[in-house]
Amino acid sequence: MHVEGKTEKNSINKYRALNMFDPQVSRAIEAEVKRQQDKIILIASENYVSQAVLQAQGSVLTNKYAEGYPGARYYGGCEYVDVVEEIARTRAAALFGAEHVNVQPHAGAVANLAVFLSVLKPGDRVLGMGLDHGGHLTHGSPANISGKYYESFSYKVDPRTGYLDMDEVRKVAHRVSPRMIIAGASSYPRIIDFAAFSQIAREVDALLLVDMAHIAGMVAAGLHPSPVSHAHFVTTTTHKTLRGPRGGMILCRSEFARAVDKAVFPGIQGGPLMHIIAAKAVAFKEAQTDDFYRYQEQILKNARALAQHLKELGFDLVSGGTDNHLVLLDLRGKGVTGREAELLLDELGITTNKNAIPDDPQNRMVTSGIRLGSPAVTSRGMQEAEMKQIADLINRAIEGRDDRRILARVKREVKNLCAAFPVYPKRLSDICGV
Ligand code: DSN
Repeated sequence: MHVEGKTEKNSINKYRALNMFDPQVSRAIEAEVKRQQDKIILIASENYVSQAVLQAQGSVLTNKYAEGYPGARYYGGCEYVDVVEEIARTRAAALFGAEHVNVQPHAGAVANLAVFLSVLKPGDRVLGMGLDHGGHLTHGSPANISGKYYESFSYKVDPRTGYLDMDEVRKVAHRVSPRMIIAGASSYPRIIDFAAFSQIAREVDALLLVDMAHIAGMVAAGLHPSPVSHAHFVTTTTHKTLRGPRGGMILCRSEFARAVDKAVFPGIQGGPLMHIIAAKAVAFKEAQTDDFYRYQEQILKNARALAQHLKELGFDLVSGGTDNHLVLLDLRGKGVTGREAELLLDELGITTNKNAIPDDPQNRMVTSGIRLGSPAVTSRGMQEAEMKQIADLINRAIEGRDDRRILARVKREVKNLCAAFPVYPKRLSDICGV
């Protein structure tokens, strides 16, 4: 192999030495490693993967084309990636008790679209949770293909309680008669009653898709009710509470296996990302361990502790608390918007995201809330005591937002807290290859 006229040995070495070959990208990666270490990441959908996952993700499997599925590929040389994909599928099926698994979707959005494509025709009716009530863009939002190619309707949470009211969902389902109902959310802090969704789907003769992206880790550990036996299809990302690489996955009943596989490839995607599939396999193995179970337990304890302390400090929580890994703050009582709080907190080293609250009077780029989640801070070893400290830091920052001395103290404390909980124990270069 010759790159830029160099010998094979030199070019490969040069290629490996990212910091020498491309200092701009290398510096950005190093800065990102530092950001992930130096900030308290409370984005509910983010996490830190293990070194084993990082290693698989950064492997030479990225070089391989493997359109098709194990044993039936469109390229030669797939004998080892076949092994990897088969391991990933088998582990995921065992972990979630699924009849069929497709590990190829590049993202959760693709997984959802593939399920739509597998059984719906353009114009079919779909019913999902409203985006502004905690649902997801890909569950029928008019801005997304799920709301453009399909006729989409939404159900909402009860604005007084912040909870889903299953009688209301039932009413909407009977009125709309959707071909598919979508359960699952991106900012709903309570347990979703999958059995009730299944019952409603049966009543209106609809298919049920559950998007469990946010809660997949807890479901894998058996600490959250599983949707698998209730739904025709379950989709998830692999990088949230499940703590794998960025990517998506579909679980389904065997009767839909062929249609789902065809929808992913060749329906939507071309070549699967085999390095990511390898990293998914590693994450699924991690998810079978006792350590992972304890990690998921701690996620739940930490979210509850965070919610309780924020409440004690006078914050309004949508639905009054949490059953899972996330907390949704309604900031109207504190006199700040979601955007202001997100910017203020990030400046001090606490990273959150602005988030609509149910029936939010502000637009989506401003919002009245922020969403907090415990998965990432739990991965670095923080426990209930640190959640209390973080709640206190958030409160002092928001209450003291006009006082530079208070803000400087908060920033210092955030820095010290992060330093006490290293994310990756080794040198940066060992972790990210720069
Ligand atoms: N963007 C993800 C989240 O933050 O919930 C969902 O795709």
